[in-house]
Amino acid sequence: MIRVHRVPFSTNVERVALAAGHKGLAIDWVDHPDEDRSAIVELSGQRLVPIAEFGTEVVRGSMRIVERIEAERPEPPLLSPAGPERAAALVAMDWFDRVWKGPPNALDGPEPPDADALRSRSRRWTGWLAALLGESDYFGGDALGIVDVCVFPFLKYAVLDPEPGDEQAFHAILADLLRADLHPALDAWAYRVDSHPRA
Ligand SMILES: N[C@@H](CCC(=O)N[C@@H](CS)C(=O)NCC(=O)O)C(=O)O
Repeated sequence: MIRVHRVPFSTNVERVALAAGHKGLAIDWVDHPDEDRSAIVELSGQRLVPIAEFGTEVVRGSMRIVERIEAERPEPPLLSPAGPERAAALVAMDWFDRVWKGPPNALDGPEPPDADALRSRSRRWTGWLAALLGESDYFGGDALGIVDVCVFPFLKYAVLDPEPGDEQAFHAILADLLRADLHPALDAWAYRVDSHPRA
């Protein structure tokens, strides 16, 4: 069984939980307090979660873990094994992590001088995502795909409130940014993906 280390309320951990839930794969979760990550640092040399142990191999990075789960348990698929659909999904995921996440991350702390520009950039980019989804049920088309798994734990704050006890400013920032405009199809998608199982 895959062992995965997590802290409470982690967006990136939820990606792994969704992917494994989709595959019917059980995870041996190891819980750590947010404020004491010494065991995570000892295991992986850094403090971010999720960290997965596949036997003796330690894998870090939520989407690398999801791709590894996909390789080990291909059915039901989250990602096309080859071709343009696979490439489009990989581009979307990298763009989401390296670009879309920029404004909420930059706003998580003292108000930066370019806060207004960050907010309007975030609104524009979320509009692009809503357009990418279009009238489809999922970013993956008719079924949950790897892009849904990648973006859901962040975009869900368009309609879902942070869980009780979750005081992370980042999640409140996401809710604020995502609720600046109306995206009914994106909202319906968030409720749809939220109904999927988590490991
Ligand atoms: N690129 C990493 C990012 C992981 C990450 O930022 N994890 C957050 C929790 S969602 C974390 O551990 N943050 C702690 C910190 O920033 O000190 C991934 O996809 O796993």
